[in-house]
Amino acid sequence: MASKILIIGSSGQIGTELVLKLRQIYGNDNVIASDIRKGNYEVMESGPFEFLDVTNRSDIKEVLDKHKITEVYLMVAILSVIAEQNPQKAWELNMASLFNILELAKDGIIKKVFWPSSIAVFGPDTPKTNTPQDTIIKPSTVYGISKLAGENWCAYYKSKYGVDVRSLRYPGLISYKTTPGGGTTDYAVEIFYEAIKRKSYTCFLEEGTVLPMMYMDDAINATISLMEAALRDDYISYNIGAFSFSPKELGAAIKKQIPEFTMGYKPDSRQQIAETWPESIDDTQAKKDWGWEAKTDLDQMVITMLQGLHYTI
Ligand code: AKB
Repeated sequence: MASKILIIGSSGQIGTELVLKLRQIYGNDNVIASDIRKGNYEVMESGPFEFLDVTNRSDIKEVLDKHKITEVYLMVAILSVIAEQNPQKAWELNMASLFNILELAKDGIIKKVFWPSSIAVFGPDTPKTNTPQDTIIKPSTVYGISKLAGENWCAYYKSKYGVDVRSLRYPGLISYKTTPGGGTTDYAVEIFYEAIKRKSYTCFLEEGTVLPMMYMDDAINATISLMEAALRDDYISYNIGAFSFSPKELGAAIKKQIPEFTMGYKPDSRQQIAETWPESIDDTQAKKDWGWEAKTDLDQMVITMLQGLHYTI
């Protein structure tokens, strides 16, 4: 039987591009987009869409039954910056959404689940460069705590109930189709809008703060490859890396394309979050287990972003 896929959170930064790519692969009618709010025109027009509140388990079940869904990609989360402002709400949404899906998978209603983790699971005690798959994992942010708890719950549901749940620890993701919201790595997207509109950008992180980042196409390919890979016996939330840069290095890469571009720095509370995260990621395990490889480098990403945004802003 062909897979019928539900993406929950299809109006967000990752969800938007995931829907479009999955529809290309599996056919428009086999990929159902869903969110609490409307998505972009392409997502809304190219296939089925359902309004869905992920905290309501019976509503989710109704959508699963209606479309005979077999696989769910749960792309809903309150990200690092907003989570610090409202810890309880972030904890409740990030956990309730995951529990709803894991419970429905435990009951056999969903056959396969993708749930995103993040480099935010790592904390100030974690080795900063080439951060290993298995290492000290003691997050100091609300978002990181919820992602680590989520990883542990996924591992529990897999070992105890045999739920097929798969995860990646995404780095900062850079894309132009939908803007991110509420994350610490968002500067690496905002900068492109400002570079085109004003030829200058004031960054909320210090110039030398290096973080792991990835172009969205690579993140989407990683996600789909993992879901198509042979099933492991144990649960792993895989490290995946592409490139790392500081705001200053990203500014220099943009300046190669827009010579007038200038940058300033006005670090705020987001600096403290960034300082607890790794600078680069060791993704040997993902390479070994399912052939992960990033294709887009920093300079290519900059060119693609500038070209893509020229058409949209
Ligand atoms: C954030 O900055 O909160 C996210 C993440 C790294 O998970 N982009």
